Amino acid sequence: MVTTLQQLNTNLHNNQVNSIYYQNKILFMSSIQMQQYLVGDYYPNWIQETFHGTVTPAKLMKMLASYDFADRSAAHMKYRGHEIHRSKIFWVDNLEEKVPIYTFPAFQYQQVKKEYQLISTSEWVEKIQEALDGQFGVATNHVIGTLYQDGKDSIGWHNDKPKTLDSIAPIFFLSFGQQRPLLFRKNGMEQVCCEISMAPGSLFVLDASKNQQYQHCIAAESDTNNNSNSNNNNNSRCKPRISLIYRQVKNILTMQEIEKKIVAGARGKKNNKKRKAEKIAGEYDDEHDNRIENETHQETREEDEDAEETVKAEKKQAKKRKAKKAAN
Ligand SMILES: O=C(O)CCC(=O)C(=O)O
Repeated sequence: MVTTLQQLNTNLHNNQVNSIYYQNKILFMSSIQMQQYLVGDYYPNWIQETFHGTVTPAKLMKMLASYDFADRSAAHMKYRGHEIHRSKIFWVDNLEEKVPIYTFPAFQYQQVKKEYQLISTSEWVEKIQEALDGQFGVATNHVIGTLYQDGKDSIGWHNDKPKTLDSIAPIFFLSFGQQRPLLFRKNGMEQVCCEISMAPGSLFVLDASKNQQYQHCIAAESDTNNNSNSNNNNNSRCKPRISLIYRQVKNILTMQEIEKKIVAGARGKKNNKKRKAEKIAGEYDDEHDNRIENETHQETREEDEDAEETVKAEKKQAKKRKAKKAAN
C-alpha cells in the first residue's frame, strides 16, 4: 500500500494526472488513455526502476543533449529536399560487415557513412540496449535519437516502416526532457485513440503488429494544447525533448554494399536531372526511363509510395465520412 501511494504520488508529480500506474498496471485512466493497451505497454518510470537510481532521467537528458546531432539543414538529412522538424543521431551495433539499415522515409545511405556510430561508443545507450534486450527477449541493433528542440519540433503521423524491421520484435520508445504526448490513431482514421504523456525516463513498448495497424506522432505543441495532458500551454515554453527509439532491424548490409548504393543513388539523381531536362526539351523517352531505374531509387520510391498510400487512404476515409454525414 505504501508503494502504491508512492507510485501515485510520483505519477501526480509527473503531471500524469489522467492515469495512475502501479507496477506498470493502470489503476485509473481517462477515456482517451483507456485504449493504450490496444497498442502497447507504458512503463512510466522505466529508467528509474531498471537502473535503481544509478542514473536519473535528468542526467541522461543532459548527456544526450551534449551529443552531436546531425545538422538538419544538411542535404543528406533532408526529406525530398525539405528540412525535417527535428534533429537526429544514429547508433548501430556494427559498422563493417553487418550494418543494420532501417529505411524510414527520410533515410539516405549517405547518413550511414556520415552519421552512424557504434552503440558501444555511448555507455548509456548500450546499457539501455542490454536492459531492453534482457527484459523483453529481443536483439535490438539500431537506435535513433530524436531531438525536439521546442514545441514547434514534431514528427507527423506515420507507421514505422515494417519492410526492414523484424516482424515480431516490438519498437521501444524512451523519453527524456520535456514531457510530450505520443499520440496514436487507427490507420485511415483522423481521431486520436490513444495519448501517452511520455514522462522523462519512461518507456513505451509498441507491438510490431500494432505498429502496422496504428499510426503515431509527436504533434507540434500548438496542435496539442487543447487536448493533451502535457502541461504545456501557450504561456509556458516547451523545453527540449529527446527520444531514443530502439529497433530490431532485419535488413543487414555490408559497408561495401552501402558504398555501392551511394554511388548508384548519385547516378540515379544525375539521371533524374537529365530526364527532367529532356522532358522540358521534349526529348523524353519512357522506355529508356524505365531501364535506367536503379535499386536505391526503387527503395526510396517504395518508401514514398507507402507515405502516399497512407495519405490517399486517409483522404478516401475522410471523403467517405463526409458523404455519410451529408447523407444523414
Ligand atoms: O520521438 C518519439 O517518441 C517518436 C519518434 C518516432 O515516431 C520515430 O522515430 O519514428
